[in-house]
Amino acid sequence: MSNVEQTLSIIKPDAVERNLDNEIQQLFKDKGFQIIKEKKIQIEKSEAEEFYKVHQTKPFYNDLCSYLSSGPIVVMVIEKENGILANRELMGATNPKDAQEGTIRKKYGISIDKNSVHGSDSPENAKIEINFFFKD
Ligand code: IDP
Ligand code: MG
Repeated sequence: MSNVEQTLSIIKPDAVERNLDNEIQQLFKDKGFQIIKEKKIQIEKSEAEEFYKVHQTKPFYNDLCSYLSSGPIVVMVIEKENGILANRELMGATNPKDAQEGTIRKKYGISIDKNSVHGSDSPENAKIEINFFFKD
């Protein structure tokens, strides 16, 4: 049975700042993702705090929220068969040092915080995160 899923992808400030957004979008297309919606925005720190609230007890929460709101980001709804997992695989490990060859974080990630992309980690969170950025 087919299982086409939509997931939320964010190209983070470190990648947008280096003008990598078109190149990263091409990687998604090359892997068979369709980009259903996209917008380039800059969010307030309070919005980053809401988006990342699952991490609010973590020591890196404040820096993470400052970082995500520090510059323009590209948020996208992308779609593919088993897209949530496929996106996590294409992104690679959270720490670019641990990411496999061929992944976005291996290719472009600078550090564990400046790791170039975000992707939803479950069907439940994909719905919440898509709705967070694209309510309509
Ligand atoms: P993910 O982005 O691979 O899903 P999460 O564990 O959900 O990773 O963490 C969210 C983001 O928080 C990561 O992408 C990374 O930028 C940042 N982060 C995670 N762990 C650390 C850490 O130990 N130090 C600093 N930043 C971290
Ligand atoms: Mg995560």
